[in-house]
Amino acid sequence: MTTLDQVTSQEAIALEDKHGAHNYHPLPVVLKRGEGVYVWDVEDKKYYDFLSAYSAVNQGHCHPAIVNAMNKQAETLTLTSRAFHNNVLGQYEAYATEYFKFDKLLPMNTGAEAVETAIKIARKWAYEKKGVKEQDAQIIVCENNFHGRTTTIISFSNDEGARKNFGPYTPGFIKIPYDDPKALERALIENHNIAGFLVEPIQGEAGVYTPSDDFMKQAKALCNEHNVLFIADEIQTGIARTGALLAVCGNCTCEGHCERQETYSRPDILILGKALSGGAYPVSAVLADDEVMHVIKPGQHGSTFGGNPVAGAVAMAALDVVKDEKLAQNARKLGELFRAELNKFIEGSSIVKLVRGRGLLNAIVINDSEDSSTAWDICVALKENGLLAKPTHGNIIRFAPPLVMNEEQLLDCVSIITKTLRDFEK
Ligand code: IF1
Repeated sequence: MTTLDQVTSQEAIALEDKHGAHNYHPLPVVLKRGEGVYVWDVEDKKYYDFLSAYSAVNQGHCHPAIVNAMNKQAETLTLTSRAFHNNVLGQYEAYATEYFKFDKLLPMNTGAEAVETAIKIARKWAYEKKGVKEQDAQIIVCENNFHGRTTTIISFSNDEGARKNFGPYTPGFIKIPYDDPKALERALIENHNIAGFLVEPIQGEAGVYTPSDDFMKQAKALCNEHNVLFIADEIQTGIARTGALLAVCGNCTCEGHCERQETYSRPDILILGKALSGGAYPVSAVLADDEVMHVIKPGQHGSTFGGNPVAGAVAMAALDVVKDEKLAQNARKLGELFRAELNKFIEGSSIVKLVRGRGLLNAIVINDSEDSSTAWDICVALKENGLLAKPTHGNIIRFAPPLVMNEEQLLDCVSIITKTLRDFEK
């Protein structure tokens, strides 16, 4: 079957409604093409993309270098499984471990799978290296976390929608408040079976909740002190999104990835996904040093598609783009401009309470209740005005454009956003 180019938005939405599971409530826009910071709907209306597929498309839509790498590899060899070697995987692993400065990489496909992988590695490390009694290992997580949607991961979510009626839940997780090093320290003192502390450097789904500057540093130090693995989920915050290669790089302003002790909270386990592929293909990875990664032996973990040659070729091209186009620096510069411009607007606004974020991962908090439809209505109006964004938690709107944006485009977007918000002022 071939797809019909001439389907209208209404027809496309009706087809999904009739034949697809109803596990999403998308904005009523049907996209058919993307290039850089822009997407087009089936009626050829052009939009700025201010979601970037939840930060997967940091390098911009259909980046030619990434698409070419993907196409070239897809014509040559797509999948071998890990029963055999392929000629790309080792090169990709060498490239990525040098890029992020870890000994080893374990390739997976989706973010949730990579988080599951990190959990498994941490537990096995606790039993085999730390001496925790089997079945007793615990992992500390934060309230309002989002790490994916598998049965184990939703077991430690406190989002009712993500969790309710999907039990029985996986045990072995201790929840503490986010951005609270004292609570982390208490949990580490109370329990000696802790394998790891799993944390998002900025909580995306919770509404781009940005912790105090030294939370990562303190968490890392506490983990060190208590012989617990510091596990950073950088699936959304990583790959230049927050104005540094990784959010755990802190306020370091170097172009690539250095290991400056004063700023870098080096994770024991680093989890990447989304923009690791520039959004072209599902690619995720877990990185760690030998002493941790060596707990996984042949037959103990894997996946049919993980480490396939297309994924490797795509990821190398996607990471090249981040470096070549200095996306971290651009995200930092444009992010500062974006928050400064919005703060000017907020001074005289009754509809927006605040803007927060780091780099080009930002959100505004709407001055209305969580169960109001105001944020949704604003997003619909933004769409009419040529900019796509999505509310999170009812009254928060996330703004995360591709990092290949330029200053002129960003200012154009700021004027679309402020003009739209003005129509909602009381
Ligand atoms: C959806 C949120 C963003 C993630 C972190 C792991 C994963 C994600 C920090 C899992 C995925 C996505 C999933 C997407 C919505 C989106 C999201 F709003 F739900 F929280 F980005 F903010 N760790 N986040 O953010 O990765 O398995 O999806 O590849 O529709 O569920 P995945």
